[in-house]
Amino acid sequence: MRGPAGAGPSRGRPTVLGLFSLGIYLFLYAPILVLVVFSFNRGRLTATWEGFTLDWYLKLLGDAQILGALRNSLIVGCVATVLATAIGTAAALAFHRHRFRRQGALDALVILPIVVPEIVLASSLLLLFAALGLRLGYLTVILAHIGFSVSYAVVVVRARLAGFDRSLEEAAMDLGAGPGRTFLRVTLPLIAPGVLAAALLVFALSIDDYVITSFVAGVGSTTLPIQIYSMVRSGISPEINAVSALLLVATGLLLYAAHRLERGRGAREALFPAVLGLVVLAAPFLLGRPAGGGEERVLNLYIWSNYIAPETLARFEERAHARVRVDVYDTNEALLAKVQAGNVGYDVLCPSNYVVDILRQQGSLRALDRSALPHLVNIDPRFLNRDFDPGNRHSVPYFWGTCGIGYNRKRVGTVDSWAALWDPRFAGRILMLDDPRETLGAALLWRGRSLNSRDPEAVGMAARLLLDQKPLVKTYDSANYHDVLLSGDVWLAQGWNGQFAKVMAHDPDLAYAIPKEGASLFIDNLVIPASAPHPVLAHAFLDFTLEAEIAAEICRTMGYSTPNQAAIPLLPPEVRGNPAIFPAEDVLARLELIQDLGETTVLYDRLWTEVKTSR
Ligand code: N2P
Repeated sequence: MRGPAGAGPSRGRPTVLGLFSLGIYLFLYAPILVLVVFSFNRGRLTATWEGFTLDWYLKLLGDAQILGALRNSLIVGCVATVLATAIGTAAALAFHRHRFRRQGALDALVILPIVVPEIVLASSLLLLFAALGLRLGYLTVILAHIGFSVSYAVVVVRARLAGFDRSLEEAAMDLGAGPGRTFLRVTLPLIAPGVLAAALLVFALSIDDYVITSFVAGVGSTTLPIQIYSMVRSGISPEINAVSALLLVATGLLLYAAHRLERGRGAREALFPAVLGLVVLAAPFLLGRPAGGGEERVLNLYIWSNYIAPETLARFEERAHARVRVDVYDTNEALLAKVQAGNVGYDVLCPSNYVVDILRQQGSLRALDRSALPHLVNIDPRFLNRDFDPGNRHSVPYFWGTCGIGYNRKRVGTVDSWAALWDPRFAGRILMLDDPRETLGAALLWRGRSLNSRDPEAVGMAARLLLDQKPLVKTYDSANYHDVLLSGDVWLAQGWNGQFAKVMAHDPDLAYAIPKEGASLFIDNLVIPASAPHPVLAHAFLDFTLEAEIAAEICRTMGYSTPNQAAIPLLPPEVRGNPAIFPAEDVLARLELIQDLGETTVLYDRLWTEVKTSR
């Protein structure tokens, strides 16, 4: 069959085809390889190699947040695996034994969850849980994981059953075994490899699911992928590379074990990779020190990304003898969706002005206890008693700021108008926020209209402008619109001032403009949801942020403007005097607060979806 050694086309000398395949494999695996390699990189900067270290893996062992998330992932993964595999196996047996009427339709219904877009499953599950009044948490995550993985289990077990010889079962029954005994002693051992393969597959799916989990997880049920994603938003650290590498190795091993079983190898051959995979996953958990038991005090904070520094949180934790769990969002709409879905278990939220109004009116906020907020006197009266919350019964101001254009002077010259974001010379170098009100608002302002326009014609015009602009836009992103200016990928970005102020300090070529046509102003506030599980601790946190030194630290580290007048003298002159952070009075006069538009919101949302989905 085979030619002499080295002479055959498939041995020895590389062929064109071989090289091609190698190229394809490299293409597939290079990103993963880079990730694994850089998880051993001594430097903090991700892109430059500074020598080998195991530090990031060691750091992982001391990181309570990651370990907590890993523990959640393991609990969810194990429970979902047992239940989904049991249900899937039962269903596969039923399909194998009986010919149902409308068999084709039933088959299709079983496969459907595999092909339905994940995002559709995610939102429908969320809706269902809200309708049932279930509080988002462990239970909802586990139910969702079972929901999306049962189909996979059915498919895998059915494949194994295809060659199943039913006469063996019949023989057992003839010899007097009841159905239960027959199942346990004959059927199950025969299909065990298929069942195990299904279990491993379900476990691997559960461990790395992001989309669905992000919809149905509540406070305290954050899984590893969600934790990683929220860490990535404040920059990719080598520690994230390390967790990702572990996750990758573990799921790879589990899938490999499942594959071996499916191929009909004995369970013993699959045992090694399966156990190894589980050990890799459990190792940091076993070796590290996850956060202690249920007795501790926890504040669940849901806040904008890039809005509070870890050192500030650490200060509060120390002061209050409590732990802060943080989740982040990037649009008011995301916050609203989460809160309106019900019972999320957060203690403190940070909505913008018009969203305070919405939440307050729908009764989602807790009335504040003034006696617990002695430092409220530090707030500049201009930010108190506004229309969105008369008498500040439900909110305290946290930050204020503007939405304008951050840009690279060297590349684009001076910018003073929204027109710059529509300039074809900058095609492919423009970034827009992923935010209906801010993008449509910018287009409206550019054309001399109010960003709160309720006139369908004006809003339609704004949407057409955004559609015209789309070919020039590199990406829509509300989280990392600042870093891309630093790296040079983007020359002009619409965004909120604080993050621009921070990168401007690193690169003198970067500038921030509040366009002459006007811009949006926001006042973001801390509030306590009516359903907050720890209202006393929540008040303590609110008051903590109102202290002059703390407000100054928050402003200095995050670059957004503080409404705390007692904090201003404590700020370094370069922050106090930075017009990107504290604009001059005549600039302030051009700013407009975003308001709740009631029914018209639907129009904004629909047009924005059209802009985002058009080609
Ligand atoms: C920070 C977003 C700024 C908040 N990532 C705008 N309301």
